[in-house]
Amino acid sequence: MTSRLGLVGCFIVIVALVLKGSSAATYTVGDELTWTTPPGGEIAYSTWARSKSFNIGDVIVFNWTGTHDVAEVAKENYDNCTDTAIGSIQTTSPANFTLTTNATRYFICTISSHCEVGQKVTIGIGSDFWNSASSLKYGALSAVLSTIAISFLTFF
Ligand SMILES: *[C@@H]1O[C@H](CO)[C@@H](O)[C@H](O)[C@H]1NC(C)=O
Ligand SMILES: *[C@@H]1O[C@H](CO)[C@@H](O)[C@H](O)[C@H]1NC(C)=O
Ligand SMILES: *[C@@H]1O[C@H](CO)[C@@H](O)[C@H](O)[C@H]1NC(C)=O
Ligand SMILES: *[C@@H]1O[C@H](CO)[C@@H](O)[C@H](O)[C@H]1NC(C)=O
Ligand SMILES: [Cu+2]
Repeated sequence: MTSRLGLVGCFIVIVALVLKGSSAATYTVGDELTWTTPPGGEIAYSTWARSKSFNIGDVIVFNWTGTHDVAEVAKENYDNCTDTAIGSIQTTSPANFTLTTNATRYFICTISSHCEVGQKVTIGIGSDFWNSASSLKYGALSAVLSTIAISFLTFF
């Protein structure tokens, strides 16, 4: 009996670690493109962001070479590239931002007209911020793990 409870305990810890492990990640904006004036305009960064599912606890890394910076701004300033930063403008690469709340974050480069030509990115929390495709994936994973956990507990 004791060993069965021990097994159940181990299993619960493993499931908890798997779920926890999948909830915090580090993302480099643009991946190989890094943080620059994107050749095709801002769609490069919106496409990148859409391909991700950001969660609370994740770290967003802006990595660049050359003359760039990164400022977090309010949405109304993001839309027209007004460089009024929330907090200080980060001038050293890599610049990291941790997602601590559910709020959507807006980042731009304040150097000359870089923002106007597309060096800006919106980071929305949750798998269904842009679409529901990856939310289904995460939901399915949770469902499978729950089913395994329930079968395991019922079996013993
Ligand atoms: C930044 O990008 C360069 C070039 O892709 C890469 O070599 C480097 O490891 C990156 N640094 C970080 C902190 O991501
Ligand atoms: C951008 O929008 C903000 C907020 O609406 C406004 O205060 C600012 O003057 C605008 N800037 C430009 C350059 O249009
Ligand atoms: C930012 O994140 C990158 C990648 O994880 C890491 O190499 C770097 O040391 C971090 N920089 C700071 C200032 O935390
Ligand atoms: C974030 O949003 C989710 C779903 O809307 C909610 O369950 C959660 O409590 C929120 N977390 C915080 C820290 O606001
Ligand atoms: Cu720039």
